[in-house]
Amino acid sequence: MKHWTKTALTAMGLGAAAAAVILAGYSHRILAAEGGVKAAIAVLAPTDGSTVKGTVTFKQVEGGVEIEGHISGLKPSSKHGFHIHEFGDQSSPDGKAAGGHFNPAGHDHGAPDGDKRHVGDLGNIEADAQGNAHYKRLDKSVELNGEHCVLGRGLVVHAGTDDLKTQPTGDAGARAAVGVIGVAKGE
Ligand SMILES: [Cu+2]
Ligand SMILES: [Zn+2]
Repeated sequence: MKHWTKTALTAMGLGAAAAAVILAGYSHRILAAEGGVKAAIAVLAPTDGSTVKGTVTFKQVEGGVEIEGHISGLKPSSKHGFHIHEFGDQSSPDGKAAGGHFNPAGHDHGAPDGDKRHVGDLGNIEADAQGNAHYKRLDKSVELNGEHCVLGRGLVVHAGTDDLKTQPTGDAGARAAVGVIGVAKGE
């Protein structure tokens, strides 16, 4: 009798362990089915001769992706072009290895809140008198999954201002910092 009880308990224990394994696999699949990547991050590193650096996060929220960045070392009291470029390649000292603006839909360069724009067109960041900038906006073109997915692409801060109309670059000048957008843990 004792033996049978022990066997039954062992069997129940194994059953529970198996159920836990099955549930763990199931919840993993649910997470994947619920929309994949929820957050991303890019750490901006200065190009040769620049002091610009910072961190920018991308979060999936209702209605789009919330982009928030803190950038320092900028030319004070001025606007600086801010774009997602095609390549997540920081290998060149001038930042040019990042390629042109990320443009999967083949549109013209434009303002961040227009309907027709490069997916990479994030507008400008505005430096205060100390050369620090805080950027925060909800973007409706950038995606962390799907056709406009920006993971693995480059993030660039320019030395000059994006005029939001000159093709195809906004005439924003040299590249002051480059980062690569990677998957983040999120919350
Ligand atoms: Cu750019
Ligand atoms: Zn553009």
